[in-house]
Amino acid sequence: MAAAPIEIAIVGHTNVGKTSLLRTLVRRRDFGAVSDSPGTTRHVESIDLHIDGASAVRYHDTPGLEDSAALLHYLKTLLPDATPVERVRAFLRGPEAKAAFEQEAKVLRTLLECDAAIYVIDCRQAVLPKYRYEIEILAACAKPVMPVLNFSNDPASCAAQWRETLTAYHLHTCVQFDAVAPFVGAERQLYEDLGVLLRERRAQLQDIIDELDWQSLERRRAARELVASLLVSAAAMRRDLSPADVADGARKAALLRRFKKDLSAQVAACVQALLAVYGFHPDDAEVDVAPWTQGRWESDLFSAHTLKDASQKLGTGAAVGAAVGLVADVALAGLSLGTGTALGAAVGSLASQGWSQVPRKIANRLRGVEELTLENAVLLVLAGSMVQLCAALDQRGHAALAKVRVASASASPSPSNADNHSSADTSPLHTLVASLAAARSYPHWESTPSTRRHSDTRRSALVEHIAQQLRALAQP
Ligand SMILES: Nc1nc2c(ncn2[C@@H]2O[C@H](COP(=O)(O)OP(=O)(O)OP(=O)(O)O)[C@@H](O)[C@H]2O)c(=O)[nH]1
Ligand SMILES: [Mg+2]
Repeated sequence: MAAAPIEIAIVGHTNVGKTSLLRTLVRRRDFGAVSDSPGTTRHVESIDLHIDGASAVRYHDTPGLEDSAALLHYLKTLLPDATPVERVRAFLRGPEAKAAFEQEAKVLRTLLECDAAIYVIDCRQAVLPKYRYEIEILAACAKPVMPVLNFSNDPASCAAQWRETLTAYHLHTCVQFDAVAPFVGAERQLYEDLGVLLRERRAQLQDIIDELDWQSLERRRAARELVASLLVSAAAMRRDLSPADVADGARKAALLRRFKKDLSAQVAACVQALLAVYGFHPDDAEVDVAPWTQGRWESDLFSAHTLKDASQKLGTGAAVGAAVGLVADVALAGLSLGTGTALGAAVGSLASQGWSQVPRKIANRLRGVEELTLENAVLLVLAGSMVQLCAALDQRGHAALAKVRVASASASPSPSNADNHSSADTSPLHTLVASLAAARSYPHWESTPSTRRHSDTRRSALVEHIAQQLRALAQP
């Protein structure tokens, strides 16, 4: 039988980020109400952290403590010879628990029923007497208390002063946190420190740590795969434009608009999927693709990769292989229209043998068909933006209220040079974009709503390869 969940009360002064911390710990952006004004949480609200389908921790969010000075004074008037916890119990049975100290009574009643408390501190605040009274009241409940110094990313943090005070009250373990932008490892630290306070629950807490680590790796893996698939899809995008389309400016412009819209839809679908992986709302992030692309009007259709692939497909026929090899060599050296036409004619007869890429391109060339694809610069910016988005989501707490915005301007180190980059461009992003060239020959690798699931093993292999490259880029 699964062990009973560890019961933890989240307590502290009003407006210090208790509900926010809980949102982040259970990765539920929709839990409770969060606002800038004090007294937002009025009732105890509970939520479970599930591990392997079972409740591992039951958290209880509580209203903020407000008048600790008056409550501490009142507690001291009760049962002079009793222990502090007996006085707390007497208070909870008495009339004031339903009158002047109704909110505080909810907090203390909850704490007495829990295994431990997480005491949330807004460490931008100086250690005022009212906070010291709060600590004394919590200590009177005779439960392990773990302080969490929230807002510790803030430059005004008084964390050192708080640590000193907490030590004076025998609270030697405390965790620095920021519910909006948690540090890497802060959550792990919190559960490890709870294990120090709750020794008999240590194995259970270690299971939680292991599971959270695994979930975090899994989220990153899933995110990389989504981004890799988007990039492969974007690189594969290709539209053929007939000579009539090319000649008609309005038709050409409309096709270009449509092309951009298709790209935007793919990016939006990927962003939605990423937000779902990280447990955020669909409107929590925005990636702006509109300004990036004018498309790439391909006049040189003889890409080295296409030819290499065709040559591999042809394989056996020596004469054919030689012909394609010749085209590849010339293409790499730069192909003039005249040469292209001549070579196209030279290998045109191969079309009848059923190999797809080169004949189609040559046929297009001869028929005056243009192909619209994405520039490498666009792919570079897209890759940079998605890496940036993944890093932002990875670092984001579920208490964050502001939208993540990834703007194209800051997304790429040097998008303008990407199309004619030299061998000196060896940055991981450039290398990644170079790997995407393999997708350019396979327009059916594009993800459209009807082809979301691809069964092509070569596409899957390229997605995996790109995901590996993203791994090196995206690790915080
Ligand atoms: N930057 C930053 N803002 C935070 C953090 N924690 C909470 N906030 C903000 O602080 C305000 C109060 O947060 P709540 O979570 O409502 O605080 P609370 O302690 O539950 O408040 P009550 O329920 O009223 O006692 C909100 O505006 C939060 O967005 C944090 O770690 N960093
Ligand atoms: Mg609250």
